[in-house]
Amino acid sequence: MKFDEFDAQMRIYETAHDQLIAPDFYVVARLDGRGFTKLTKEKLDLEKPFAVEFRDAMAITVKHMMNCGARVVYGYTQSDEISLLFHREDASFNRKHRKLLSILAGEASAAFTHELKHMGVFDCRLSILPNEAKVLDYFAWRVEDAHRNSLNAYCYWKLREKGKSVAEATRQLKSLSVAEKNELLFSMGINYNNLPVWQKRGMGFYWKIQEKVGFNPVSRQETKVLRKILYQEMELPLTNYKQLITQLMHT
Ligand SMILES: Nc1nc2c(ncn2[C@@H]2O[C@H](COP(=O)(O)OP(=O)(O)OP(=O)(O)O)[C@@H](O)[C@H]2O)c(=O)[nH]1
Ligand SMILES: [Mg+2]
Repeated sequence: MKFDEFDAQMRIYETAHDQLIAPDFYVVARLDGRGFTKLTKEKLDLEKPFAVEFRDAMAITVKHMMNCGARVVYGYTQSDEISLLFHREDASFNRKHRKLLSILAGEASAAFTHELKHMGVFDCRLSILPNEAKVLDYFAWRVEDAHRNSLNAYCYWKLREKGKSVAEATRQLKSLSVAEKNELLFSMGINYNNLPVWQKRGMGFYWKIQEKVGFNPVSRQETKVLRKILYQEMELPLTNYKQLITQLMHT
């Protein structure tokens, strides 16, 4: 058999399960750190529960993901996960589902590892959303998850500081309501409401047009140029979050 024929025959096995994402659907990719409980608590032994070093490595990974070929209009990170909202008309990798998954997981793992100098691997899944309302629901869902994660993380570490074992702290947390968790923290000197917004709601990333003032040495006049910058929002709004995302979907 000629090689060309053999090649075509074998490629069928590689491509037979390729799926395309239909046009007009919104795509959100979610990358999640693999085994990051072990990475953060055992290998890195980070300052608990929110380490700036870890936060910054996640932020740099999001920025990398928003600059690696596809048209990402909004990036969001909380805990060990990253969500990327693609422009509705983005056609990167011909909207091939498997190609997107593998490229995104590879890019995120490489960027994070490079930044932290410690191996960090991300998995990736895609939500294929039928309309704008579902995109808004998606991000409301992840912010709610961030809120729960941060409340649990603070309670967990406070209980551990008080001498509880991993199993005891985990068990006690399971039996508490949200209000009780807030009370527990308050009794140990932490007012949850006063914690930094990025810890409670995560961080958002989006493109902004900014005016830059320069100086033209020939005409000796001030010049103004518009440039696109990747903005990092550390204080995501509570009430106008949906408006922000709606606006970004239409950019
Ligand atoms: N110390 C510390 N830990 C963090 C921070 N952000 C996330 N984590 C930890 O990362 C883990 C994320 O949870 P999961 O994604 O459910 O757990 P995982 O171990 O990554 O498991 P898989 O995702 O299923 O592989 C939790 O254990 C968090 O406590 C941080 O800023 N500081
Ligand atoms: Mg994880």
